[in-house]
Amino acid sequence: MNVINEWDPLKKVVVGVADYATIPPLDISLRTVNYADVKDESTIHQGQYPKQVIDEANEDLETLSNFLTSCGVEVVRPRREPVKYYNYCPRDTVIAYGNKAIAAPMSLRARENEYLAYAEHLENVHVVPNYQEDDMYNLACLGDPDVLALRNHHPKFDAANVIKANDKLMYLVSNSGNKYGAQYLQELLNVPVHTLENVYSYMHIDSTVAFLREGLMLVNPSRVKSKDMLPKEFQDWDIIFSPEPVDIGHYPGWCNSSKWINVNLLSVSPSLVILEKHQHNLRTELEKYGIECAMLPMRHSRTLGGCFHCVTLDLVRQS
Ligand code: DAV
Repeated sequence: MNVINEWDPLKKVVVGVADYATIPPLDISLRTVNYADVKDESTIHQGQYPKQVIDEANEDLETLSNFLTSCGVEVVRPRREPVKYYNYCPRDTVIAYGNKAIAAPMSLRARENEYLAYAEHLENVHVVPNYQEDDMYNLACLGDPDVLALRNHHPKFDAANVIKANDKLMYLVSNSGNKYGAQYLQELLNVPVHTLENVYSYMHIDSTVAFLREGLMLVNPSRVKSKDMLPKEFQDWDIIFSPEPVDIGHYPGWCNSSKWINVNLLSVSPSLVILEKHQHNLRTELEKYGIECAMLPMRHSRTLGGCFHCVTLDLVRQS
């Protein structure tokens, strides 16, 4: 295993599977972390996702795997076994950095052991102690994006709250990652972890910022409205403000992401990214910077809450 950024030529990757994808019974973690913006909790669908969603998502994950294989990337998959939440987004649960794999202290209780479905492909795994008691969660976040779901007395974060840029990381402080988590990672990895704060209260950094190469990032302008909202250590980077996404919609009643899931791209190399196939305006923008775009389907990226960055976990990039 070796990966220190989001863009060097990809050599080995985990691609998720949609089998058994489920919204588990509502507990305080799910209510506050995933659904703080939902007023009436009886509108939240629970149970296994509709078969059509699971089947079509698996088809699209297969298409992605085949494309990556054709680019010379070794693809491995999670075990296809019953799971409490899902194995669709391996990005959410493990941070691969250098020769370490960090199993994150997941914000949702149901996801605590999810990484075990692909642990056989990981090396040097550090499991962060995961404090799960009710007092970790702040019910005052319901309906108020200025109050975050996680309190700060133990490190708690999803792996997808972090993106890597060689000698520094960017970490979103939000409902799925507290400040203590950033400090913990900085000490564990011995690398500066710069926090992005007050831009987006909900899940994960990877529909808000995507690193494309050293000194170039794509940002979501509905959240990061100007350079000075970024951590100062990244303010000298060139920024592409994403054009308005094409909203591909979601399965009726099941929605786990905003239309900005278009920012959630995967770099195969500094000159090739994989984009959701309807995002032509973004493609035109990236091509201006010499970045080619492979346009692939991910029909349920909004339904299941993950596009190409979320549904993968890079294990080896050639530095
Ligand atoms: O933009 O709604 C998507 C979740 C990415 N893992 C959004 C967050």
